[in-house]
Amino acid sequence: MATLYIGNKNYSSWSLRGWLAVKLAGIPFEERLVPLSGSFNPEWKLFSPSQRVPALHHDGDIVWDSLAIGEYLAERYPGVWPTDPKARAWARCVVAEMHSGFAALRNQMAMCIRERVDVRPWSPELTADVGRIVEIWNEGRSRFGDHGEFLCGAISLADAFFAPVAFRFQTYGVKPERAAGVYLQALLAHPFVREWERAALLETAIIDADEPRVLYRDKIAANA
Ligand SMILES: N[C@@H](CCC(=O)N[C@@H](CS)C(=O)NCC(=O)O)C(=O)O
Repeated sequence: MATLYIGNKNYSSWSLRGWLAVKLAGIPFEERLVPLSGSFNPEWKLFSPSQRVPALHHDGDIVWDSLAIGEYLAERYPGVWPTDPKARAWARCVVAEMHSGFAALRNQMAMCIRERVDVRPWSPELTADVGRIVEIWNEGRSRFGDHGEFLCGAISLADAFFAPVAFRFQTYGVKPERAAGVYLQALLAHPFVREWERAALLETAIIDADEPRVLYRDKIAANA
């Protein structure tokens, strides 16, 4: 039986990516939710060498980092990467881009699933990040989307990596037009994404370091 260590579902965007990767692989797993606190907890070293979540324990291996978890599972189970090589190459590019970039989006639109706020005007860097994401979504849908509702048709790790972005767009009222907008709704409606959202909405912990109403207080007040 696999065990996946994750953080609070309302806040932990990386945990959501890892959790979706395990769901896509379709293996039974036990979830261990370790509450985030806004500062690193040395005790986490016991289950995650990086002291971060997600971390997957499987078959005697410990795999930390969401992308490593996706690759580890893809080597063992179908359903993680797209089957078509061209779609798979593209999916790897956009997953890598998401994994290593979009700093403005991460810092200026923290994931907080339960929240609805407006942080306009966006900085030029945030505007560029949002624009690039919409471009990626439109490209995936037009090139590979024929056989399903997701970026490469069937749901894959590419969608898992953009699921936290979908929640951010919902929270901050980002409404892409045309194909990207339709894709956003499809992703938010996927049963795995809905399952995570339902659990996130039951959480009551408030972490000021991750709370939009604390982080972006002035902007939100200006828009009220
Ligand atoms: N690149 C890592 C990032 C993992 C990460 O930063 N996780 C955050 C939670 S979303 C974390 O564990 N933070 C530790 C803490 O806040 O105590 C991944 O892809 O898994």
